[in-house]
Amino acid sequence: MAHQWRGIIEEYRDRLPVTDATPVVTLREGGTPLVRSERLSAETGCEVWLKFEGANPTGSFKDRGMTLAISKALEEGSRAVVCASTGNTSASAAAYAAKAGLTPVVLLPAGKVALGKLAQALVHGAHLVQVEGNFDEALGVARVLSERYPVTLVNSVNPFRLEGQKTLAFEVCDALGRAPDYHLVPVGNAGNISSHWMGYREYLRDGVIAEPPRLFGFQAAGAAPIVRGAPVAHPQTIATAIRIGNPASWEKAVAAATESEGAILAVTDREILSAYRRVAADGLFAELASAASVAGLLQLSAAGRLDPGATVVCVLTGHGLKEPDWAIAGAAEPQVLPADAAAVAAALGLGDGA
Ligand code: AN7
Repeated sequence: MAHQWRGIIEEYRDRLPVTDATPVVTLREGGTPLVRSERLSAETGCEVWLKFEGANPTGSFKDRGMTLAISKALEEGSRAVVCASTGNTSASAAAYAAKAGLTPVVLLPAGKVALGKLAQALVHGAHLVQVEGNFDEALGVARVLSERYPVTLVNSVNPFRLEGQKTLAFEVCDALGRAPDYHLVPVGNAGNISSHWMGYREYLRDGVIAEPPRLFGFQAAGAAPIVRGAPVAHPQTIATAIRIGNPASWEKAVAAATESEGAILAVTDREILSAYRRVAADGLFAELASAASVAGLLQLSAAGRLDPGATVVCVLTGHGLKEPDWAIAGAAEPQVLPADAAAVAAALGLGDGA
């Protein structure tokens, strides 16, 4: 059989908490494209690379953590898993639970989840509950369920999630042959940035890289508790994936930014939408929340905070197909024409033809 990427557990087995007794539940996640952006590089004077996590099996980075969390849940004899989610975690949990034969229970904040993510949870057979409250309240319910009932919590407070997600940092370093100078990532519940710092620190400790990158995390301005230094009771942003007011990995994210000499900053919804279109113009369809990293790149660049020629990685955390309404809303209505080549050519201004 031709070589195929084996999924993050097999590719990085010696760096993950698995043994021969661990039943590996994988959809061959990870191994995602790291794509150089010529336009963003030219505009910023940096070497800009986009890590497209939308290419994971369920369309987001969550799969890296979920393969490990579900494998460990199975190893420990769990029968059911629970998560609260702004959408991507539930899509991933439902898919991996289906693969493992576990029952997925998904708690969604009422009315604020992208349609594609809802469809994913449903098609994989999740028990779906809409909680009358926001993400933070739904996570509170999920935590209590896992403490008092026989269900395993697979939100990123489950330590196996971060262990799996740290592999993104490994892949970036393996692809570049070094660490980038800057690593930019959206921040919601703050698990991802924490996990990436774990990965870079591990490669630094083992001498795989000589220098770590500076980590910058970007929250949406209306959902920026870490930037404000206080929880946000009613977070608001068009980037529903990161509409989170009290991140579970708050301290870890601050440590990642501080220790790496980076920062946690805010980008406005306007900046996010603009970056979303910039990324699409580069051929990558990322979801709004993902574009926070590129919005952050443009903000740092405009402020003169990036060293010229530096290597920058922006993580595009999820696929744009999950929320197609945003792409369609920003576009013109298609022209309706007869099924006639001359009429279509005339409308397109292609000239007289042969
Ligand atoms: C596309 O699915 O919290 O800072 O419940 O879906 O690690 O939380 C999703 C988060 C960024 C933020 N980009 O990552 C969930 C959920 C996308 C996301 C984030 C999320 P974290």
